[in-house]
Amino acid sequence: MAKIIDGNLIAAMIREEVKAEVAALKRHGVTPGLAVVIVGEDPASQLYVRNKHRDCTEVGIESFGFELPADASEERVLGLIADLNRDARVHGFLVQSPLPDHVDERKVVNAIDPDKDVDGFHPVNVGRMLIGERALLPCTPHGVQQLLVRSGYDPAGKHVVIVGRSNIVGKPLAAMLMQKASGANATVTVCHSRTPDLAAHTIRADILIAAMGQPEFMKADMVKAGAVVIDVGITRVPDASKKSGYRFVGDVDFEAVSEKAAAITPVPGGVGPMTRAMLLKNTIEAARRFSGSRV
Ligand code: BQF
Repeated sequence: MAKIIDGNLIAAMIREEVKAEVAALKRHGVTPGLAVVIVGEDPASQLYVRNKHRDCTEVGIESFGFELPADASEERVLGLIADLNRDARVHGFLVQSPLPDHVDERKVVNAIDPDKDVDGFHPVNVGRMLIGERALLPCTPHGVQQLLVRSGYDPAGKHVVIVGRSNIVGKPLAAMLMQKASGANATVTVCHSRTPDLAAHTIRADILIAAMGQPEFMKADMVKAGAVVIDVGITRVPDASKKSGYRFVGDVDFEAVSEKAAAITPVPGGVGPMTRAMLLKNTIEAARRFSGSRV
């Protein structure tokens, strides 16, 4: 049976680190601030945003919420972003996705000051990251990297196979893990929906990352015995036995794969909590840079 990598536990450790860093910044007269913008009333988004505010409160980061109606114009969203770019209390901010169809997500991301872009989605941060410059890193791939390193599975010298090529997970994670840097130095293969004979690739992975957004797609016969398996998927599926009416399912067939892998992340409680923790790290990083890196 595989060791279960406890994302909740490692994320809690990171929050403790952030708490101490916040205290140090406050001693230097800087109270780190995060703003979260939500457009519309998607219940999943509202839950994610509530959790982000709660995390900030726990570690001493000041958090600011901005709620716009679903029919808010693109100009209004861009106007709010311009305000937040100028707001000295706000060291970092994000616009919760998904956005309504009439709001262009690229336009929104491009409008954010790259030094306040705590989601790490602005092209300037993507570019900085790719060439190994200091950047605000996207939270989910950074969380995956930290989860690996902190649970004793350093990617250095390993063959990492990533399934999924999204701009928020697959692509940036590949770039991060192939860097010449500590916690990286992996040999990376990226597979996707148009990869012929996917299993021929996944079976060769020392570290297998499932990030394709297809519930329980990764089966045991696609995994090498002794591999480390990281499940980035979170699909909501209806479940009448839950009081919420749904449950979260990962991209990995956990039952079967956990009998073959050396280690595996659960869903929930694996990558998700790490994503949240890395947002706090980015907020501190933005605040620290704002204060001139003296802390
Ligand atoms: C867990 C997200 C898709 C689209 C927009 C903990 C989160 C999720 C799962 C969470 C996500 C996913 C977030 C668990 C933030 C991760 O225990 O497994 C935390 O809050 N996430 C988001 O803000 O927007 C998304 C996924």
